[in-house]
Amino acid sequence: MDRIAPKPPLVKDGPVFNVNIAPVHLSRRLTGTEDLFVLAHMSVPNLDKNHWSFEICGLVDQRVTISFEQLLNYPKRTIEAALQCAGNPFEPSKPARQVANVKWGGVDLRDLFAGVRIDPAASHLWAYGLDYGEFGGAQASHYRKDVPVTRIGAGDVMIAYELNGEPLSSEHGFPARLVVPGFYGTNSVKWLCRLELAASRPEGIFTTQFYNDPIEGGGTKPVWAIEPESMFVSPVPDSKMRLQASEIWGWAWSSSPIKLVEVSFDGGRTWRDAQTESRQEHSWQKFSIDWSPREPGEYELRCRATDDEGRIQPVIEARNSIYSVNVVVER
Ligand SMILES: Nc1nc2c(c(=O)[nH]1)N[C@H]1C(S)=C(S)[C@@H](COP(=O)(O)O)O[C@H]1N2
Ligand SMILES: [Mo]
Repeated sequence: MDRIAPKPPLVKDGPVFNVNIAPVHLSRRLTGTEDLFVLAHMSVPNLDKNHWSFEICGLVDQRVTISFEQLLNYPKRTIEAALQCAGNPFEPSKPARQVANVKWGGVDLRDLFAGVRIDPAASHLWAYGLDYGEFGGAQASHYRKDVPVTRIGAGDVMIAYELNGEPLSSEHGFPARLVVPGFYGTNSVKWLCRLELAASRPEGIFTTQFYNDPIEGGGTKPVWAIEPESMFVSPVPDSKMRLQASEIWGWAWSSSPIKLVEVSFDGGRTWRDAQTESRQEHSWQKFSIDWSPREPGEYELRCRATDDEGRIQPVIEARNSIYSVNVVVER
């Protein structure tokens, strides 16, 4: 892939893997921007919104260039959505559990594409970021990902210019980025410079070498839709609890609404249904359950979510495998 725009100055020439969110930072429904993880594979561009634009091209009737000022003229939408990093692409079946819930402000792609005729042959939307550099021993002239065109028709895919009510910071994609609610974070391309309609997936390390999961019976599938997942916020791992009733709670999320969260207090032998709130927009959902341990001792608590499509969390060897915490109950 050739470079499609001049290389911008960089805030950081090198990757940022700032993914240390501990459950203690998850107690608020909306994750503060200061608590949100930052992930940049190669570099962080330093862009000037007055000299920035992005183009729509490929299988469309006309090529369109949109400046930051023009972007602000489209209807503004906000959406609350869980944002989850798929984890280390070298270890795709290892749970990373880097997740947050934030509020984006920007333009829905359906509104943006309202005046553009898309060729029916277009099956994928390719998104290009202005960042470049080295990842996994390979050079990339852009960070480039794709989204199936059907996902755009479903709505809520946005070009965001605000995060939690503030302009994006450089690290989070200033001046504007793609946001694909319900898809893993890797697909939400920051420092956007091009949206290209195409009839296939794009070449490039981030869509071919990395971010494809093996499927049963052979082959792979792109790391797109988030699989069901759940995490305790309380109790915290390895904590001490009193021998009394307490509320056990956490968050559950998936590309589809979560319909059930079950909790086990005996390491997965028996399960009880938790109460799970319904989903607002693409937000994560709170689950809670009362627990009155009968006797002091060590306990292993597990939670597992099932979504509307009937998908359930696997026990091991998946990025969304079941989360557990150990606690000690004292008299
Ligand atoms: N241009 C570009 N966009 C990118 C990335 C990147 O390296 N370059 N990283 C992706 C990954 S893996 C994640 S998890 C999210 C993280 O978004 P955040 O840093 O705003 O939290 O950005 C995605 N968008
Ligand atoms: Mo990620």
